[in-house]
Amino acid sequence: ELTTRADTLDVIVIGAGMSGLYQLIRLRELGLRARVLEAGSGVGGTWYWNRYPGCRFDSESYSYGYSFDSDLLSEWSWTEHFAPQPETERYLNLVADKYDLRRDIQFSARVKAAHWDEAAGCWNIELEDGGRHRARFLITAIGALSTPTMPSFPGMDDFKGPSFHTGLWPKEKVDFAGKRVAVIGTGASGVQTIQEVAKTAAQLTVFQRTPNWCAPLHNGKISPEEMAEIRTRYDEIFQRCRETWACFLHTAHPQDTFDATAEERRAFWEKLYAERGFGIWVGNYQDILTNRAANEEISRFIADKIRQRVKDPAVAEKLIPKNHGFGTRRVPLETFYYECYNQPNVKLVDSKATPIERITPTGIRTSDAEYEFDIIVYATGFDALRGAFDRIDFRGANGVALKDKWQDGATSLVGMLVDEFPNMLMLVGPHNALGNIPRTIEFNVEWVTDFLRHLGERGATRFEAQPEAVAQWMDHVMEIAQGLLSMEVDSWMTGVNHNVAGRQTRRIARYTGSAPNYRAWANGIAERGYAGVEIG
Ligand code: NA7
Repeated sequence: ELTTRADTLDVIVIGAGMSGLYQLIRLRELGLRARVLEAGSGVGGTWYWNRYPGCRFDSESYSYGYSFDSDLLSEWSWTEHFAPQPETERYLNLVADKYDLRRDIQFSARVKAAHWDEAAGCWNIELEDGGRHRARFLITAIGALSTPTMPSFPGMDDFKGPSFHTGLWPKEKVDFAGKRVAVIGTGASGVQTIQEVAKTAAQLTVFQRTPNWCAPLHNGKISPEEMAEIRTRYDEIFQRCRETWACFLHTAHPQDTFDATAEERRAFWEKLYAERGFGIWVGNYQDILTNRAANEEISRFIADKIRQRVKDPAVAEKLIPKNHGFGTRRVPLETFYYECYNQPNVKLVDSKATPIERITPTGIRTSDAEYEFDIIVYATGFDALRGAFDRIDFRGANGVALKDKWQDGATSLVGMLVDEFPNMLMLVGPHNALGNIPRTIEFNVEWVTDFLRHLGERGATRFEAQPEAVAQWMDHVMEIAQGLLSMEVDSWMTGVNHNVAGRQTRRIARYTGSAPNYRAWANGIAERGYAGVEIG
């Protein structure tokens, strides 16, 4: 049992990333006494932990920043179309300074347990260091991809050199110059790391288990003049993000693949391939992720690009996915990624054909070879969406454990509430419209803020999602994912992570309908007086 302190806060927010920071600003406006508990020593969440070389946005910078503060929009200049991590971390620190947020944030405070106390109508929070807090409401702002996962190769502790997970990168600069480096994993993080490390490493060996379909980012600097011009278009930019499928500047072409002639398709795809950002993925013909023949067609187009860019045909074939179509997993955006494999210092190992058997004191042993390394980088991903919840012992009404409740997959009401978990709200919970995530973060924070205001006005002290409402939303979540080719593929989006027990079966982890549709659902609940939520 958690003992409690006499002073009870109105709200505890777990996490000081993009969602936690904005939520704190809004809670203060409501006049609520709030505290943010943050595991890291600084603000930024994703942009605090992911310091690996080459880490950057794949969303256009000016579509990614906060939209709620026009002064901030005038004040802040993005220097690149896709800002690198240090810039984003600086940006989020500026926001924390501007709103004097740190006085309500407790750093190096990793939450261990959060138990609902029905009699007191409060959440009791316990930190890893034994610290305790108590609050009427609990808001989780713990991120979607925030629990790094490591493989379980034998001998991992024996390696004598430094090794790092991309999502737990140290603050000190890691120098790769002249070093023999291994990168394990070729998801979005691995691709960004590889193309950067390849510039200086004496030798870079990439261990690829499953190739991904990557496409060019086409990053570039933003001059002060261009930034001034972008600033005049902020209203239009954010309006566009509100209207598009996944809150990006890009959105699906309103035509099916085979409605265009072969020449038209080719011209359109060449144009998309030459354009900045996610257009080739989310700005493509509307049926590429649902129509198998259409998907095969675009996959062939991208495969040919890889063949053109990689000189050694055998290496090119290894880099072309064979078991999933283009866009059915997250498309890593890249800058000369494929060309890296033309460099004499870069080697690709197919770790499906020749699996890693163990990590040795001096490197990696595969089924057919022994490699020596100075540094090993694990770009092995995250326990997406549920991992951050599993790390905390959440207990709801009658002591029910969230981990048990979610044994066969997370359940929620619009990704923000869970039945049996009274007075708890989730900002980047499961079944959210992810995509260009800050846009959904702002929406969710505003929804939560309106809801708390509503509770205050009603003098309510307790709320809980009704199981029927959760079931209805979950039916919608499942139904809308039907027919998506991505549902036939293992990825963090389908909740599969082979490094985590209990994550071997595909089950939709995010909301796959459109963001406008997601917002309509959530707004509908509010407009009907928070229908589906029991308020007392
Ligand atoms: P991802 O996309 O989950 O990628 C993880 C990569 O690591 C992927 O290539 C995995 O191969 C590989 N991996 C994981 N475990 C192993 C083992 N045991 N052996 C070999 N290879 C392994 O994570 P990212 O960090 O790149 O990106 C996550 C998201 O963050 C991304 O989508 C962005 O939206 C931001 P696999 O494919 O499982 O065969």
